[in-house]
Amino acid sequence: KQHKPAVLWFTGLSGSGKSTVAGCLEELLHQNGVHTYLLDGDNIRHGLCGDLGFSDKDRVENIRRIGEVTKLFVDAGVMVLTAFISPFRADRQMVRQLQGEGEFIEVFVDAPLEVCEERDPKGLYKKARKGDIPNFTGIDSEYEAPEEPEITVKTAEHGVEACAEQLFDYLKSNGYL
Ligand code: GGZ
Repeated sequence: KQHKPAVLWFTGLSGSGKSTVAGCLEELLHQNGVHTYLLDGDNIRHGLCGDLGFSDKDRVENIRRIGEVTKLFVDAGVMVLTAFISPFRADRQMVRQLQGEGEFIEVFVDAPLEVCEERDPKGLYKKARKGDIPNFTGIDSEYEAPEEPEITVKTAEHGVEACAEQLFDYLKSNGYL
């Protein structure tokens, strides 16, 4: 049985768990024979977007390029997962418009700033608080939470696997799988 290709567009603060939940969901999808591709900082910000930093302007361009690449993958029939902060509503809206009807699933990875800062897996919040990383999202750069995401996962309240299962169930009940 074929799946209906789409993008699961994860958005949330640094340390909210976007990549972790996306990675876990990817495993579930693989077990069910779904061809996926995960776009994240590791394979995008070092290559295609290696010339971009974290000014508002660069973030806009980062998301624009990722949106275009996403479209190509979805057109090729792949279930795409993207894990970028994508802090600005207008940019996420622009990516949504670029994809076909029903092909953009906005996933709000909702965790309070306090929790993300407490996790601080890479020590970046600590550096940002000291002023060593300017324009850090949640500290001195805006994060605009989604107003009408297709789905919200609360990683401070539920474990990674429960969040991934919530997304898997969403895909099933909405005809993507
Ligand atoms: C936010 C930053 C910054 C600044 C470096 N602000 O937790 P991480 O490390 O692995 O994820 C963050 C990542 C954010 O890149 P994105 O491409 O997702 O951002 S955006 O969608 O806004 O374009 C963080 C690291 O890069 N990082 N400097 N100033 N995150």
